[in-house]
Amino acid sequence: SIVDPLLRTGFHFQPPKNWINDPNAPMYYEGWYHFFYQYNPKGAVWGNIVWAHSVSRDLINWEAIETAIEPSIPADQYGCWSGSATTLPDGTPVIMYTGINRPDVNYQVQNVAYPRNRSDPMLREWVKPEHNPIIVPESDINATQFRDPTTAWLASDGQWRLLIGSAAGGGARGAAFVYRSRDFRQWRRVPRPLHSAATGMWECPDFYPAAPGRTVGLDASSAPGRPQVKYVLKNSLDLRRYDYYTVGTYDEKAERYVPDDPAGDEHHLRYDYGNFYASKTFYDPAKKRRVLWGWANESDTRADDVAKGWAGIQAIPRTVWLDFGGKQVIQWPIEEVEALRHQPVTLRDTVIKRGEHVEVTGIQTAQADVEVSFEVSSLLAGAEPLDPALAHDAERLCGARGADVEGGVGPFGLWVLASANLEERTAVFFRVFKAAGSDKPVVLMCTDPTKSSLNPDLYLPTFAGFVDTDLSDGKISLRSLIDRSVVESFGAGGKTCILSRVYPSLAVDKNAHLYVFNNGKADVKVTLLTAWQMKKPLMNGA
Ligand code: DQQ
Repeated sequence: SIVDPLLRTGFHFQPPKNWINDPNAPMYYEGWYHFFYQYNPKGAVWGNIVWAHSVSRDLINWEAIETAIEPSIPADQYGCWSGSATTLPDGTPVIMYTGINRPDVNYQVQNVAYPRNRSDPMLREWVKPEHNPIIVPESDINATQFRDPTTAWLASDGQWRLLIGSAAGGGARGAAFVYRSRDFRQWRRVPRPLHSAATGMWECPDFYPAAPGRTVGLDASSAPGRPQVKYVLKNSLDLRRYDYYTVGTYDEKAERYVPDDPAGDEHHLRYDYGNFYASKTFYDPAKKRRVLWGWANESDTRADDVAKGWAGIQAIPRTVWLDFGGKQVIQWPIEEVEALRHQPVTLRDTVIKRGEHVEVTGIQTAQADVEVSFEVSSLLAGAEPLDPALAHDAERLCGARGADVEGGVGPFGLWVLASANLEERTAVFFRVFKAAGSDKPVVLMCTDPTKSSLNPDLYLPTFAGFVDTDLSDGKISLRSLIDRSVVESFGAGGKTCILSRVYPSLAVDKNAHLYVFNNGKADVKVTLLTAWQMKKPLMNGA
């Protein structure tokens, strides 16, 4: 059944039990990575929210330590919601988070907390100064839509800035308000938001600099005013429950951000076209990279969560950077996850013909990392026509042309968490289309979980995103991190990512199989596939 303990993930971040949601205040301090998260200490549903705290040397092996922040002052007595960490110039980390200070409505204010003892690299104890709350909503702001402060950055004028997620226009618009401070204590709002769009409320904004084509990350305070630097603004859409971003420029003087693509807020480029929300990055000074954390909730029922006693995981942390053109974010699992790989098996130069599939054997694949490179030919001659009505809606396109619908070039890809007779299988695949009047192929990446389980009552949405490639060399890669009830996939080197939760009834533990399939008319060649079993890291004592 779905409450099968063997469906619990092995190497994705998770506490031993109970509900978790947003990642909070990720940071690196004195040799340790710190991770906090929204946590219900009393059960497997959302509520009673505190900040749980774990520490790690490598972002993979985790040790749970004391709760960092829980209701204890008037300004947070009904909840300690999401927030971020900022490292002050003297090296002190400070957390700013949203407190709920009224019982009846979710009235939101912002509070700070400081480490009691800076010489403790574990930062076990956090102190809330008397001057909390330090930011309260002014009368023109809806106090129930005013939360999730970002990491602060020092602008060229030497003053701090941070963003708070909010709404405008009676809730119709999402808005990120800028607050300014000299001393991290007195904060004043800049009247106009940094940016705003007609999307509904923005939760958990994130805003950071990045240099196109460079995988090395930038610290938010080192970048303002630097030429060649672009900014990414990410927002979590409360109404639609996904994280989208734009790439643009930050005009410090005007206190404004302008997306390069004027329609960027409507195009909704997403970090992940699957189950991934309330994400947040941090700059890792140890490896000079920017790392993204995101929450993946369950897609079973609430009753199942209660029966399991747990709900929610974090995606594998991802290194993020901008592509050469500065058009989109590229994401790749942090290199440390590769330390969990063992027992590689490979498949080389294997042609998979129309309607065929090949099993990858020799290892257990319920907990695995798979990297595969495909080569396709007869691209435009073979590709199926793109229905113009679906040309801008990847999800509907994939819903209509799923993994079992034969195409021209594709669908081809992986069947993961598959049962021996394929009654259960989750398809992760590409499909190539030809748009009318264009000589560039359109590449779609999908995760189709509709056959993932014989268990009833599961929410099994098909997830999909377009991949920004013209396949000029006919090559495309796919990587999937498979972890019992999660399939986290990276297409074309991390251009398009999809995380999906699935709960097989047969394809569990030793009974999970892995295949490469091709349901297109054109041959597809696997030039190289490597699959590894993944060890279980230390995971919060579970
Ligand atoms: N979750 C937190 C809020 C945030 C939301 C509450 C996003 O601060 O807006 O648990 O998932």
